[in-house]
Amino acid sequence: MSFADGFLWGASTSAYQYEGATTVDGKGPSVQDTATLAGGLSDFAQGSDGYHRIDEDVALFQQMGLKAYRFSVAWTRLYPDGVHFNAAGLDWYLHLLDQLQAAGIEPLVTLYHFDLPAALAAKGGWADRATIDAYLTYVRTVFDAFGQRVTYYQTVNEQNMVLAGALQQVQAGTLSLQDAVQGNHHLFVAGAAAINLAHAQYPHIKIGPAPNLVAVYPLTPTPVDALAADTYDALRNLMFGDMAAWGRYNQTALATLASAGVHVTITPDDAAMLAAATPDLLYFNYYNSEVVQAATNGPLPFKKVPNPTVPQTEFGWDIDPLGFYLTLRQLWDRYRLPLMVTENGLGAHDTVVAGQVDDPARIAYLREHIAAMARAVADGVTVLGYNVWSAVDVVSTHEGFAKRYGLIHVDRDEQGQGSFDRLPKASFDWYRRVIASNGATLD
Ligand code: BGP
Repeated sequence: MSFADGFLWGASTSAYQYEGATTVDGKGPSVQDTATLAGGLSDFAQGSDGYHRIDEDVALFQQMGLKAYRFSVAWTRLYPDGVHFNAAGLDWYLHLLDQLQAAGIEPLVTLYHFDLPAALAAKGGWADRATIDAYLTYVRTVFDAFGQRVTYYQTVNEQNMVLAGALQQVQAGTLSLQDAVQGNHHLFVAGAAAINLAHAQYPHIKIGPAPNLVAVYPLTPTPVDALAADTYDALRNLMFGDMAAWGRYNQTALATLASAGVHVTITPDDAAMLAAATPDLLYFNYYNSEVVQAATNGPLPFKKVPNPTVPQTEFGWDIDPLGFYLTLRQLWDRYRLPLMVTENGLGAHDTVVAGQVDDPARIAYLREHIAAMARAVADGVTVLGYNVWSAVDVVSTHEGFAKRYGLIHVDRDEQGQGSFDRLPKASFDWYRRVIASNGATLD
């Protein structure tokens, strides 16, 4: 197996999960800061204290040999209320870029990772078209401030999971289905506008969206289950990939929404904006595969069911590296866009024993997934980089701090108690060897 010279071996974090310091230097609240979390779970107030420990972390990234570090900019540091600019919030990111440059690590910047300014959410969030303009103002600020120092940008992290979150609000009765889907459309337009802005005015930038993609299997070989899997795939994956690559809706997805009574309003300007926005590459996050079967008793013709044939993580996520291989080659065959894996990793209850964190399950997961990627590369699929989620332990979006993904352990508990000291895990050394061999050594 061989990866190209310059392959970007990296690791990821996101602002609200990593930085902490949620009221420092003028930062405003995002929807993550104001979210109601399940009882007992950590909030995001402290994160991994990354805001105060970034120099130490970058030094560890350099020690690990990372070629890339993928992080997100907190919109609410730059625009605390979504409207007014806060220069103090920018300085921290400029410092981070200095540190990465000195360490020879390529920055991969996510412009929007689940952390809409709460002030914009209060005005209707993505269902309100004004949010598109606010996003573009923020994006332009980032492009201008980061200048030539950043080449790789993701417009939106996991828009399909943003929609999934909105659908949960629909179930809870706090959002209409129409607003959820129209909000998703506005987010498509916002991402397209950011791509078009980059291409028109910042030609060095390589930009695209970063959906979360899964391999989808029918539970049985019956035609009804195959159809259900295909419909689910259209709504879960293809709607987001097709919009990215071709600037138009997947027809099966639109038809399925229409049969649930939802019609997306697409203005002529929207259609032109979407059609013009061709990404330079397709970033995506992959964790698992999913199984569906036909359903006849709900608004949608499918339902998700467990897969009895694959192992699971301690947190019940299916482990399926073959699904990763399948996804990589399907994406390449369908879109012919260079790919970059922005997240892949395993969440576990890691513990420190005698001053060490042994995480063989994580190493096995990463090894199998990198081997699957190598197989796709050997087939001729173009993959520019691969990023482990996560560089250091961060607060999980839904499962608190007990669910750890990091290559570097952070000494803190669910209540935010601890020294926040860093401790490289066994996977850190393993990944260092992988990177040093450019993916040739996975043992
Ligand atoms: C992705 C997100 C990340 C991260 C990861 C792990 O969906 O982009 O922000 O949270 O999933 O998910 P979780 O923390 O829910 O286990």
